[in-house]
Amino acid sequence: MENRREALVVALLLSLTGSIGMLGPRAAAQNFSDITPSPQQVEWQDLEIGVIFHFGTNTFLDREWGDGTAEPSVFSPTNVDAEQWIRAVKAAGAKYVVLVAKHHDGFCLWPSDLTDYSVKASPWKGGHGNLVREVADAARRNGLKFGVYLSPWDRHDPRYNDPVQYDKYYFGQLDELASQYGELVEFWMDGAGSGGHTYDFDRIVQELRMWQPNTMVFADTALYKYGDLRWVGNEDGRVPYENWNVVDRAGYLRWRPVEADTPLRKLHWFWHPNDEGSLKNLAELLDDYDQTVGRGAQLMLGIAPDRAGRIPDSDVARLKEFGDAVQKRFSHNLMQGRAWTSSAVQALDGRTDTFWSASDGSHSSVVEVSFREPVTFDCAVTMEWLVDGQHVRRYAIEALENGKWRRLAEGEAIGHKKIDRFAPVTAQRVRLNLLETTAAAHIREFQLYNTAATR
Ligand code: FUL
Repeated sequence: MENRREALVVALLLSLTGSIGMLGPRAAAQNFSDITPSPQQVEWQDLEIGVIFHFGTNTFLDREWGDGTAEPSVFSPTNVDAEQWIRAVKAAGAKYVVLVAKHHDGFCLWPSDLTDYSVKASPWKGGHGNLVREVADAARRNGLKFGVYLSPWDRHDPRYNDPVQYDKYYFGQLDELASQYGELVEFWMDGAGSGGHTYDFDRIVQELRMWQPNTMVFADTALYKYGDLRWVGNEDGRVPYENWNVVDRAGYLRWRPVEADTPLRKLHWFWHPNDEGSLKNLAELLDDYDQTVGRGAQLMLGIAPDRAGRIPDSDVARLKEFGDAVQKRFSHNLMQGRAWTSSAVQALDGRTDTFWSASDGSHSSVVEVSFREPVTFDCAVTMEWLVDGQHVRRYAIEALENGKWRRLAEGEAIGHKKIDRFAPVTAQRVRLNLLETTAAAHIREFQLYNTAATR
């Protein structure tokens, strides 16, 4: 599929450069394998797990999408504890949080100067509260990065009916959020509900960049063509495999890694009464992990504080259970504490700041390890070093059995991380066989685990 797309793009560019050639300098050709990430994207991809918090008038009205008519007085949490939110999500392994500062109902969780429809008009802290400040501070205190979601769709503000006036309002709110709360790791632009409305997206991003040059702009590729991250296209916690980082948007190739957002309580972004039954169980969460992080993507869990302003105990417990299970599963890399030899040590040293390159003089694109004693394993974790682009197009994981290499797993994309699981195997020699690459592949890590033993 990718090769066909690549050929099409090349053909298109050849015809374009042919005609441009007569007019002036030739455009540089774009190939999928030539596109590389920005340093900020590389850093963001290493975060792997994030969360998004939904809290607002909907929490008190048992709604998912407010229509903008709720009185600010309904927002009356009694015990908002941002520190508790952050500790709960940190236990799940989250490295960054995004707060929905304004959802589609238009109600703002910070005291915006540009509207009265905010916490200012609510009974919470006598109208002197600022949730964006509290969550940003708690996140940073605990070493997590902070970002915001500012819904373009606004069902409350009358300016929404006039795109020019509304853009001004949106730019103003963006300025407030982007200039007063420190560095934002991510800025979420949500496409929901905006059908038919025109926004000046280019200006929005220019405005944001003025304050926040390093922020990752998240958007659906159908909504905004030059974002830094892309929506996965579903809310199920699943990234379709193969997952390539480079996408073709309107003829432009861009490095645009994927973020897969999915609520901890199935289908519910906001808290609802008597809803514990929709809490995902551990097996479901681990499955989400395998199908997002295990496919080179970011997992973003939706977390919903309750009417008190706390994450419910059941959710706190589930988040910890999930974080502990992931940590346990990947705590005994078999490369560590055992004797082995290899000519690709940097791929096997358990360090993500080193990588082995197929161009370092090794004659084959194979990362092979020979253990002194046989090891038993049922899972492999492979990571590409992406600074130079995503180059592995086909690979296999193989074990030597009775003098023959047996294939345990095979696939196409590796990208940031690929997790392969298979029936337990005991072997002394194991290899990552890079069957097809677009340029010299760089392998950051190749790790083996016996997950059955740590279950
Ligand atoms: C969607 C919204 O419509 C949902 O309410 C939620 O905020 C989710 C994260 O994005 O597009």
